[in-house]
Amino acid sequence: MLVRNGHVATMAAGGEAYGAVRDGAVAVRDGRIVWVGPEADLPRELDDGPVLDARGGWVTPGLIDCHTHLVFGGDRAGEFERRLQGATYEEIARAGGGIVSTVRATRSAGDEELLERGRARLELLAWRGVTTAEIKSGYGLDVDTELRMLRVARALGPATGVRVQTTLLGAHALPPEFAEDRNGYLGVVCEEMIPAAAAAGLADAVDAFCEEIAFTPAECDRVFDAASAHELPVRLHADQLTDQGGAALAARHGARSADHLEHTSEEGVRAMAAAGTVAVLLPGAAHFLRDPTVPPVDALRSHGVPMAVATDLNPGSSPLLDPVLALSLACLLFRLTPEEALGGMTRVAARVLGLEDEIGTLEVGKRADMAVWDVAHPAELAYWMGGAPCRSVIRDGTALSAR
Ligand code: DI6
Ligand code: FE
Repeated sequence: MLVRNGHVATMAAGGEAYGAVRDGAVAVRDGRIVWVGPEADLPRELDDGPVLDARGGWVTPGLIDCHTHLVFGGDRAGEFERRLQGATYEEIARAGGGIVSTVRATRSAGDEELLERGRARLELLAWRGVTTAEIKSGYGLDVDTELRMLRVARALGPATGVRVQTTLLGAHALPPEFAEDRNGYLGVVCEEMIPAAAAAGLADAVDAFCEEIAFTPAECDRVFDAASAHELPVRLHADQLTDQGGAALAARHGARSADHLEHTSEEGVRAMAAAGTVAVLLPGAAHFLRDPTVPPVDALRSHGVPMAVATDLNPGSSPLLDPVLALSLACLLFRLTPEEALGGMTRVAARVLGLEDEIGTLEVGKRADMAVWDVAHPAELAYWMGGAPCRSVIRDGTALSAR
C-alpha cells in the first residue's frame, strides 16, 4: 500500500514540529512502514500496488488511547444529575454509589451484553482514528468477573480490528462483601486475581486506584509487589482527587505510568522523572468532575516527564467517547500545545503500553497504523471540539473498515 497525495505528521521526536513532511508519502509492505518522505523522492520500485489517496489531508500515526475502562454494564446518568445538584463524586462513592454501582451492573450483565456495548464504544473510538486501545477491568471486583471483563476486552480486538491491551484493575474499589475486611480483599487481589490473570495470559499490566475513597499507598504497594512477582508491569491512578504521594509511589515501583496527577506535588514529578515513569493526563475526568485543579504540567515539562493523553472512557468520571475531544480538552484545560496533545496520544502513549518500538510514530520498521484526516494542518485535531474529520483508519496496512 502507498499513501500519497497528502502531508505526513510522523510525530517522530526531534526535528520538525509534528515530524511534518509536506507533500509526503508512506509506503507499506506486509503491514509495516518501509519508506516515509517527500513524495517527489519516492523510490520507483515502491511506486506500485494499491494507493490510498490522502486528497491533500494529513496522515498521522493511528491514535493510541492508553487509558480506558470501556467494558462495563449500565451507566451513571442518575449520579451525573445528582452531582449537578451539588453532591460530590466522593460523597456518592461513600454512600455506596460510584464505582460500586457499576460493579453491580457489570456483575449482572451477560458476556454478550458486555461485548456488544464494549464493541459499540470501541467502534466510536476507531471511527475517530484510534488503532490501539488499552482496556481495564475493575468493575468485577471478584475473581470470576474480573477475568470475565479481561476476556471480553481481549475479544474486542478481533471484533473491531483495534489492537487491544488489557490491564487488571482489581484494586479499583472495595467490593461491598468485603466492606469490613480490607485485608481480606487485598488477599484476593494479590493471591488469587493477579496469579489467575497472569496464568491465563489475560492481563498485560496491573493498575490500582490510590485514593482516600479507594486504596492506601501501603495497600497499593502490596498490589504492585504481587504484580512484580508475576512479571506484570504496573501503572497507578495517582493523586486524582487528593495528594496521596501516588506519583512517587508509582516511580518507586518503576511504573510504566502514573495517571491523572491533578494533585501531584513537584516532589512527585521529580521522582517520576528519575524513574522514567510517564504521566498520563486525563482531561475528560477533570472536566466531567468539574475539578478546577489541573496537573502540574509546567513541572512535568521542565523535569522532562513525557505526557500522554487518553480518554479515561468510563461511566462515572469520564464518559468521553471522542479521542479527538480529549486532545482539545488537554489543550484548553491543561494548556498542552496541540503538538504535545497529539504526541501524547501517539508516540508517548505507545511507550505507556511498552509498544514504542512497534507503533506511535510513522517511521520505517514500525507497524503501518495510520489515520488520514481531512484537515489543512495537524493542529486542527485539537482545534475542532470533537469530530475532527477522520477519513481513513489503517491498522497493519489494512483499512479498519475493510476488515
Ligand atoms: N479513576 C477514574 O477516573 C475512574 N477510575 C478511577 O480510578 C473512574 C471510575 C468510575 O467512577 O467508575
Ligand atoms: Fe481511569
